[in-house]
Amino acid sequence: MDLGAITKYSALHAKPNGLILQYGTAGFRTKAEHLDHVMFRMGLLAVLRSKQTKSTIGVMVTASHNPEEDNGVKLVDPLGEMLAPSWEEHATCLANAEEQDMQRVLIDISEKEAVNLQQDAFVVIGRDTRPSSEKLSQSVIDGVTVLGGQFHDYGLLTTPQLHYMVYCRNTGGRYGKATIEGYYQKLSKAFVELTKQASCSGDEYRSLKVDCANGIGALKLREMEHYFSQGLSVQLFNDGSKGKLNHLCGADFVKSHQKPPQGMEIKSNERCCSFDGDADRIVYYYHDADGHFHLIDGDKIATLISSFLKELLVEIGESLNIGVVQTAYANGSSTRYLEEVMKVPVYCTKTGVKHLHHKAQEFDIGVYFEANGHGTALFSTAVEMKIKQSAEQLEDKKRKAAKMLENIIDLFNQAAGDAISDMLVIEAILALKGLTVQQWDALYTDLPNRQLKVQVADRRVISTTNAERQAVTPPGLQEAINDLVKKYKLSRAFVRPSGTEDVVRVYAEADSQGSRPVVWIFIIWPLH
Ligand code: NG1
Ligand code: ZN
Repeated sequence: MDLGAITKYSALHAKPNGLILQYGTAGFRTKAEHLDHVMFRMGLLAVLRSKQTKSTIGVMVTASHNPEEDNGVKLVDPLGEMLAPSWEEHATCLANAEEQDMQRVLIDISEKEAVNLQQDAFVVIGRDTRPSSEKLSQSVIDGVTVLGGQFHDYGLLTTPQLHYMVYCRNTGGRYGKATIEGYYQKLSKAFVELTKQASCSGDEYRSLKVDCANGIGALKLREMEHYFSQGLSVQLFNDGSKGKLNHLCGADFVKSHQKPPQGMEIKSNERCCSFDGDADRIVYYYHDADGHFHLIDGDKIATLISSFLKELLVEIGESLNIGVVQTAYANGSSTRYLEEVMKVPVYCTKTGVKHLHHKAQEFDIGVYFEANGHGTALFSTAVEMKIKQSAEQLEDKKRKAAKMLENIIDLFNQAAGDAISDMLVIEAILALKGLTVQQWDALYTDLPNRQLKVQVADRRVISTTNAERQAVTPPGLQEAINDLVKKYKLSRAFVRPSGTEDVVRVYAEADSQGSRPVVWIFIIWPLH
C-alpha cells in the first residue's frame, strides 16, 4: 500500500468537518454535495474487498428513489449480493475517519480481514442518471487506482445490471456475458422464446405503458426494446426528457401515494407499471371502468410468479421445495392466499433485500419480494441442471413445461431484484396464462392499509424483534399496540425505525377502512 499516495489523494477528496454517515440498508445515502470523500474511500474499500475475495467487486453510484439532489453508493459482493455485514462496518468506519486516521483505518481493515495486499484487484463501476453521478463515480475510480486496483467503468447502468455484471464476471461467464449486450440478449432471448409458447398473444398482451421515474430505466429500456419487440411493445413515460428524477412519478411514489404517476394518461383497464429511479423496483396498476385506481404491488407480483412456478413443477412432475419470502409490510391477504390457497410456505424476514435474498437461497426455488416491488426468484444450481435435463428428456406437455421453466429461469436476474427482468417475467406469465391485469388483481383483495412516517426526537429508542413485527422498547409501546389491534378484525400493526431515513415507520392493516384508529395511536404516541 502506497500510504503517501493515499494521503495525498485523500486530501483532494476531503471529508467535510463533523460529517458522520452510516452504511445503511442501501449503502450510503445523503445530499450529493456531501459524498465526494465517501466515493473515494469506497473505491479504496472495494479494492481491499476484491483482494480479500480474489473476485471482482462492484460499486454502484445511485440513490434509487431519493430526490434528484441526493446520491449514494453501495458495494456489490462477488455473487452480485449486498456487501457482507462485517464489511459494512468497515465501510462506516472508513467513511467517517478523519484525514489523519485514514492510513491507520486502512491498515486495521487489511489486518482484521487478512487481506493479501499483493493480490490483484478488479472493480466494476456503474452509475445512475443523476447530474452528480458522473463526477462522483470519477472519485470512486480515483480511490480504486490509488490503491493499484484495475477497473472497468460501465458508465450508465441500472443497479441490477451492475449486480448482473459482477455475478457474470465471478462465475466464469456461466451465468451470462458481462456486457450490456450480453444482458439484453440473455433476457430477450428467454422472453421471446416464452411468448412464442403463449397461445394468447393478442393485442391485450402486446403493449404496456411504463413510467420510468425520469431515470436510468428509460435509457436502458430504449436500448433494449428492439431486442424483445416481437413479444412486447412498451410505451415509455417520464423518460427523463422533461421531468425531474422521481418527482411525482416512479414506483416509490405510486406505491406510497397509492395513485398513478404524473405525466401518464391511463385509459380504463390498460396495463401500466412504474420503475423506481435505478430500476430495481417495479409495481403495476390500472384504472377500472369506473375510474378507480388499482395498485398491484410486490406481494401480488410474488403471488403471480410463485403460483406459476408451482404449476409448472406440478406439470413437469417435479417435487421441489419452493418458498416465498416477505417482510412485515406484506399485506396479510397475500400471506393468507399463498399459505392457504396456493399451499406455498411463506417466511418473513427483516426489511432490506439482503435479508430476503439470503432466506430465499435456502430453497430449491426461492421467490422474494418486498411489498414496494423489489424482488426476484432464485433457483439452486441443482434445480437449473434438473430442469435443463427435463427439457431435453421429457416428452409432450411435460417437455413444454420444462422448456418454459428453463426460459423463465434465464429471464430472472438472480443477482438482484430487477425492474426490467421482472417486467418481462410478468408479461410472459400473463400472456402464457391468458390473464388480464384485472384477473391477476382479483387473485385476492388487499386488506386496507396505511403506512406513515413519523418524525421523533430519537428513532433509536424503538427496537424490535420477530422480524420487526414487535416492539421491544420503549416499554409499553407493544402493549398499547396489542390493546388497539385486538379491537379490529384481521388487524395487524407495527412500528420500526427506518434504516434509510431519520423517521419511524408505522404500518397498520385491518379488514375495513373503519379500523383507522389503529394507525392514529402512533401519531399521538409520546415519543416526540
Ligand atoms: P427503510 O427506510 O429501512 O424502511 C426502505 C424500504 C425497504 C428497502 C430500503 C432500501 C419500505 C417500508 N422500506 O427501508 O423496503 O427498499 O428502503 O431502499 O419500503
Ligand atoms: Zn431502487
